[in-house]
Amino acid sequence: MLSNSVDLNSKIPNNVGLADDPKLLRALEKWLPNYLEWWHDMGPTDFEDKPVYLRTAISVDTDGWANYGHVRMPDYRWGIFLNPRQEESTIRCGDDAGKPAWTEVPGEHRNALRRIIVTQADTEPASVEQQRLLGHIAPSLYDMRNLFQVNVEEGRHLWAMVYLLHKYFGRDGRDEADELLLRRSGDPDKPRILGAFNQPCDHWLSFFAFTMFTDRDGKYQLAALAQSGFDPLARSTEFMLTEEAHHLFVGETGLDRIIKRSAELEKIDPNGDVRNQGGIDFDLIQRTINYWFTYSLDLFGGEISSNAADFFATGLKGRYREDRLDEHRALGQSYRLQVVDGGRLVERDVPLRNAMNEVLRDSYIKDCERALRKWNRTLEESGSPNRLTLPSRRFHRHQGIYADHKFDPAGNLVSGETWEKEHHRWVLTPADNAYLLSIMKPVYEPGKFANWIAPPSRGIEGQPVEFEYVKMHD
Ligand code: BYC
Ligand code: FE
Ligand code: FE
Repeated sequence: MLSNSVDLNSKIPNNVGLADDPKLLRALEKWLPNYLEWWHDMGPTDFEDKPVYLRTAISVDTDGWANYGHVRMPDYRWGIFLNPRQEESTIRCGDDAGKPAWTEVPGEHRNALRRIIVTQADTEPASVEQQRLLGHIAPSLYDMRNLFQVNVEEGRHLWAMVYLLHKYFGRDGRDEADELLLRRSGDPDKPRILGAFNQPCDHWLSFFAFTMFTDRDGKYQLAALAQSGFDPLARSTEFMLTEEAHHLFVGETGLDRIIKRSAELEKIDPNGDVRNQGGIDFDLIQRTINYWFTYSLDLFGGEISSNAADFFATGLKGRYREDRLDEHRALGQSYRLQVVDGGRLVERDVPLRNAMNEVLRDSYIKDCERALRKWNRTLEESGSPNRLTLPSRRFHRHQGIYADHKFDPAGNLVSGETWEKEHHRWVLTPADNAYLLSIMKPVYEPGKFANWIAPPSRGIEGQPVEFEYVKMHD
């Protein structure tokens, strides 16, 4: 049933044989108009009639899965794609490692799997909602196109998860799929599930930090789910990862271009005052990194988690690149953590399985550190004395064992009083957001860029930077 060949004629392009399953097809075709209505209400505002140079997945072959062309976003072909696999799939971790993977949902794992899939699914529309106004203050058509590319692909990721809910979870799954279109980012009555997805992302510094840090949580969670013993979930998340790479590129290079431009403006200004030149100063960039990095750390869940231990033990969720590790049971091993005890930080060993969230967080932090080194090289090459850092994993946390305490960015315990006095120097403030909105005016002329960001080194898919990535007058 699963193949490389994609049915593009179907209303819902897919390589999962929807045409052979009329009942499922009907259910998804019923969900489709609700999805489009949600997209119309909660997707990017006011650009529905503008052709955007988008890539659309049309095949699952690693070379040539995407087709590029100008498309109006509501006409985007959101499809369902599972990575084909040659080899027999096996459970990759936990007590049953090595046994055949499940092609149906085992009864005893039904609730846990549904929860994982719903949680993953919920982040996708949430991010689209958070980013819906950004087109109005895009720094260029190139950036606007990247924003919309990210948006339509997060929409497709929702489709990927809704397919699993519809196909494998019966009535409950269909109900969950409906609920996914009803929750709203930041709505106090019906919020999205995870914290970061209810935070406002209302300017492009936050957008780039979000795609850098929060989409990167997506990469690591998807990679952990790509190791799942539930084969359709593993294959689905594997394909999502190919799209995710672009989102991470947008965030990492977006911040790099801002950093580069800020260094230039610092040099131009007689007093080295970046804001005086209408740019984004390094303290503000640092506060933005601190804010989104820490909200993204929360997305890995608690440091000591019985959920995480169960997910691993039952083979539902592995570690990053579990298949490349030598040992897949993680029994009789421990993980050393810093915990707060009697007002001090002390070390404690916890069973490795209970620390699986922390293990995944470690992989994530390493990847973030790599990006920081890259940005600091940009600063060095620009002759700027500034350097950016990642705050401690204990700083500004809302989930896990550090959430009940206050820490400074270096990870030292501080009093509530100190926090109150200092936090506006450490994380993004309302005044920061107001300043950023004041400098972010739309730039819709091909090849032109806002003053606060450097142009990219190249365009998309071999097109020049000055290509008309979004046709504003068509
Ligand atoms: N906010 O044992 P604990 C992406 C809850 S991003 C609010 O510590 P667990 C994307 C938790 O649900 C990737 N609540 O955590 C990026 C639990 O609730 P209950 C999304 C939180 O279960 C950008 C309680 O706290 N994918 O794709 O081990 C754009 C204690 O739980 C948070 C996934 O998340 C939080 N941050 O791990 C677009 C993968 N953290 O049961 C897309 C699926 C924890 O007490 N999800 N809680 O009501 C999972 O694997 C796990 O649910 C988590 C949490 C890793 C999130
Ligand atoms: Fe996604
Ligand atoms: Fe993403």
